[in-house]
Amino acid sequence: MNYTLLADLVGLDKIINSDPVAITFFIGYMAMLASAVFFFVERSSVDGKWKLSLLVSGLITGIAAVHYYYMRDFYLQTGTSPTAFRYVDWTLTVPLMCVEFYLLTKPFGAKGSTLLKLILASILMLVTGYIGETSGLDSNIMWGIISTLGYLYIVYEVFAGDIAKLASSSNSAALGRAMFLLKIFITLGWSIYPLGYMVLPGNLLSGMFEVSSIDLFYNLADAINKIGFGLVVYSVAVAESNKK
Ligand SMILES: *C/C=C(C)/C=C/C=C(C)/C=C/C1=C(C)CCCC1(C)C
Repeated sequence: MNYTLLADLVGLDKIINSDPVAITFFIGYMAMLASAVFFFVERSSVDGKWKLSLLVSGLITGIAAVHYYYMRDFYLQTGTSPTAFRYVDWTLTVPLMCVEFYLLTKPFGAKGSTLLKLILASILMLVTGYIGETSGLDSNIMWGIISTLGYLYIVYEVFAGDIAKLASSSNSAALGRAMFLLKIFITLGWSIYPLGYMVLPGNLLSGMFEVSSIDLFYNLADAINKIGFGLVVYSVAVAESNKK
């Protein structure tokens, strides 16, 4: 088999010809896979109650790695956004991120009902976001606004709701730091997604960016939020385990 044919088959030509979207799918896949291995292996170096948190981080990045593998392929084959794969990935990983927030405050009394509220809000956010991305020009702003309500509810829980109250009742310095970072991730890290959504035709930023740049926003945000926040949890776990 000659080189060009092989390169064509795996889509390397697009990557070599520096299609930035293809490159970020490729790097995203590697980074998610490496992070999943890291979190799984590091479980053995933290105390019992933190092992579950690292397992969840490993699952989030592992599930994302599998989806990036398929999304990368889909993008190389079709040149279009892998919207369905993207939302299947998020439907699994965003509720798991809510589990991560819940586990952080669980030692201080978080209840299952808090977790349920976070998961319901994230499902509202994702279902309406998916409808907005696939329903065309006329209604994507409206669905984007409904989706944002779900997002804002999660922001509220972290800043003023159950999660915030429980965290302020603990005297762990490591948890205090993690809560501070969680607020930054939720407001700045997560807000990259609605910005990406706004490049859709008919939406507020369309025309300023190419449509395909939606995947640049989403891939960047996924790396920051899934891997970055996983590392925050990891550092709390290590700090708390070393206390004894
Ligand atoms: C690992 C994946 C994560 C953390 C995904 C988070 C996704 C969002 C915060 C998406 C938010 C959206 C809006 C707030 C409005 C427009 C539609 C969405 C779904 C892109």
